[in-house]
Amino acid sequence: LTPAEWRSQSIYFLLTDRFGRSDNSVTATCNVNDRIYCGGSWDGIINQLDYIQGMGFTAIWITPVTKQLSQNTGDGTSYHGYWQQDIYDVNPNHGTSDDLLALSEALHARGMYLMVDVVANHMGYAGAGDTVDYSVFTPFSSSSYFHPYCLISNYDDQSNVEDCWLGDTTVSLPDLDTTQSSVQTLWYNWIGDLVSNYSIDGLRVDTVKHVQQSFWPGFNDAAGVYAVGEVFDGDPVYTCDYQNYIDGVLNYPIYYPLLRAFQSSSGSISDLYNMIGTVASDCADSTLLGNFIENHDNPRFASYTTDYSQAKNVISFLFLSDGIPIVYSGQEQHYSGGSDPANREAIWLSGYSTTADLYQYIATTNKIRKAAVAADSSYITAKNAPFYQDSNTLAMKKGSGSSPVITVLSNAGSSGSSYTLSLSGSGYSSGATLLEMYTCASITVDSSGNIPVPMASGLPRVLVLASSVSNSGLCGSS
Ligand code: ABC
Ligand code: CA
Repeated sequence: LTPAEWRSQSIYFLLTDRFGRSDNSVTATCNVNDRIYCGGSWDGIINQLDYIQGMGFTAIWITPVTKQLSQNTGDGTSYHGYWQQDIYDVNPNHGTSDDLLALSEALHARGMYLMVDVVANHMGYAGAGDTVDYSVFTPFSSSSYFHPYCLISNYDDQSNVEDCWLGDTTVSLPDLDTTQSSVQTLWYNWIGDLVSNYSIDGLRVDTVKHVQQSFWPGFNDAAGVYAVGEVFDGDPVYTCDYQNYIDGVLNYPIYYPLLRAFQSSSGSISDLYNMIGTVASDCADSTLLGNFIENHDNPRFASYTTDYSQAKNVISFLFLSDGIPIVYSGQEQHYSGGSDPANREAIWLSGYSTTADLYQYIATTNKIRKAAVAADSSYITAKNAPFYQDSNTLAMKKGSGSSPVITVLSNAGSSGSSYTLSLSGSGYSSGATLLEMYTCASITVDSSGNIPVPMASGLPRVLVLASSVSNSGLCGSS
């Protein structure tokens, strides 16, 4: 799938070990602090695709598929998949290569897509960096393929970030010398083969800032599909620069102000308002970024606030601003795990409840976004524009000039009062009939051109031209 085809997709990110088991168990124990395999598998994902598709997702991103170190170390096992040793074989804990192919086929049979996480920066070794036996790696079976051992010690020094090693002295992440043409050739051939062998539709690329930028265009081209890179850094200048070398990056610049804006009713709306504009101008194409509020490296949103209205606001933001929405498995169940490894709860323990509040909310929000894409061919590439803010409220518009989708967000929380926000600057003229997509309320733009937006309980509101809503499955349309 091309970058242009990915723009309108929505992604459910899951850890293969933690999402679904081949035996369909919803009771198998999984103690996150043990950091060991809990039994999730590619088969197990196939079994639960209805659950994912029921929320309206069109794609899944799964953790790395390559064969890993097999030890149980002081840092646990490689259940997450980022400690690979053989890039030509698959992780037997997750199934066989036939199982992985079956997952790809099962997704495609539903019109869904497969995004696979890949790591080109490093391998994984159970032991300190000065004790590595390089013969365990395939194909990088000698030290000559790697940078000399040094742990990353200074994130402000880009050569240190690129040439030294991630990991610790318990599990080393031997850092490949990606400036060597022999290493590049192995990776470029590998990614082309992986994509074609498993009919992969897109890539999430790990540790992008730990490899020199010039490595990535060749890698992305060899893959031949959309690739979204992980540049774990909140600075838009630093992170956006990588979009000149890879199709998209995870939206870390928005992540931090989004979290701060909605984790409490005193969070800064203006920092988020400003960052929307900064990212749109600093990044080559904000509509190809990957939007998220949770992942397996950061504490979950519900670990900062248990308020459901605040959780709904961030979800609406992810789906209705520029970029491809990514929901991290468990977010729909309002899981609240903190830092790694607590944020890697087994999803089966939720019983895959489809009646959970946020499960339903995500389903509705996916429908709203799909309806917007269907109603306006320029929606998905149009730049989201914030146009109103007060200390608790943000309004933004996205879409064609005459009938944009208006999203009104609030950080007031569930105890927020009921009031009418008189919203100016939307671009709609007086008399226009709008539909609020979460409540199905009909709203008429007043004689001054302001929209009387009925706010309540700190919940988001999304307004569209009433006549544009058809075939959405929402508000009475089939
Ligand atoms: C394991 C244990 C942990 C233990 C740790 C030491 O070892 O599980 O409990 O604490 C994998 C596993 C992890 C494992 C690691 C290391 O390997 O999933 O469980 O931790 O063995 C990616 C993946 C991630 C994966 C790897 C490694 C990379 O998403 O799951 O981890 O393949 C850095 C990397 C980033 C990496 C992340 C975990 O570490 O750059 O690629 N993620 C700063 C730095 C970032 C750094 C981040 C976290 O800290 O700039 O580069 O990410 O350490 C903002 C700034 C940011 C700043 C943040 C903290 O603040 O703008 O720049 O990030 O304001
Ligand atoms: Ca490196």
